Amino acid sequence: MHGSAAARWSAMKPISLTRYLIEEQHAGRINADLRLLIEVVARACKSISIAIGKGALGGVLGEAGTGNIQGEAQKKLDVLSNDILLEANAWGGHLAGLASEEMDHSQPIPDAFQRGNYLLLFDPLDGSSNIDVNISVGTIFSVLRCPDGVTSPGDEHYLQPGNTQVCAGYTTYGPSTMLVLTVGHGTHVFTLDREVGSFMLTGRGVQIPADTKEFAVNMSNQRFWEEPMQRYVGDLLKGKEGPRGKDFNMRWVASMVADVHRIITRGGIFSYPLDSKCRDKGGKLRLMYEANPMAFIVEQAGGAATTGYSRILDLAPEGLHQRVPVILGSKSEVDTVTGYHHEKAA
Ligand code: P6P
Repeated sequence: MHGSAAARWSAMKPISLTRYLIEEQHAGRINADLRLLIEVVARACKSISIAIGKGALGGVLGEAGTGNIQGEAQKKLDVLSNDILLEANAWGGHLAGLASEEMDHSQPIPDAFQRGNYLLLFDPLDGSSNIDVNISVGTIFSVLRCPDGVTSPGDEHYLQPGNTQVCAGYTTYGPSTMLVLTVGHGTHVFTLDREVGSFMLTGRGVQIPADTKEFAVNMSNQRFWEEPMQRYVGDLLKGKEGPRGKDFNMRWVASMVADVHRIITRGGIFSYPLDSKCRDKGGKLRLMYEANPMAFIVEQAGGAATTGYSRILDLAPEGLHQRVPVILGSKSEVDTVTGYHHEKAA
């Protein structure tokens, strides 16, 4: 194919995840091990997508009959998704260990396999309570460097602030299966071409609009929120007659990946704030494999992510399954919510 035809063809066809990662590696933004890690996780997400897509026909709906460290009843697909990610990442030599929402403690890569320099943390199937009612769910993952000299990482080696992540992503299993990824140079969106079996780049360098008229929160918790959140949401509900001077719309899927993907796509603000029910646990959402990866992805798309008082990526983790309040999305709106919290602090 001569120059102009090749250029035309290349300009027309979306590039695959593999080509994107090769280009990132050639640009020096990732190394071969991180490229392999992302390819392996993406391949595991394709397997999860296939299992989910079978629904009732796959014999994988309903409860597994087991519970996890979160005190939650596990769905069969929680366990299956976790197993798929464990198996896919065991033998490649790119990881030193991995940690999951579904496992009490982290696991070093088995001695039978070569170990690498990365730590992988994931929520294998977030929002799984929605599975049985056929609502979008997702996989969330975060990648950290294994500390130098550590050959058999324990839980303590994962307790690194979110601003040390080298990669974060999620896959949303919705009408289409989409992978959203950052390696610290923007946030990029890939759509699974089910016929070819490849993720194709369909959104390079997505940007979250700074302003929004759409908020996502579980309103049934309103009476349990702290005062700043009560005041903030109260003002949203007053609409254009109120201090915000505009009407707002509300969405709540109760699947963080689905709610965050809407915000990545068209803006908005998502919040799971502290409330009197979850205060003793520190919040609802988990820092290491929900809040941190989503905060990295959102900030790389021009958004913001805080607890109301602190930037999520700057938090010093205290436990593998630590929970935190989460407010993230359109930067101007997150700044507004943070303002309500600082008013209270004054
Ligand atoms: P609630 C799902 O269980 C999850 O961890 C997030 O994906 C979601 O945003 C949140 O909990 C929903 O919580 O209290 O509205 O069911």
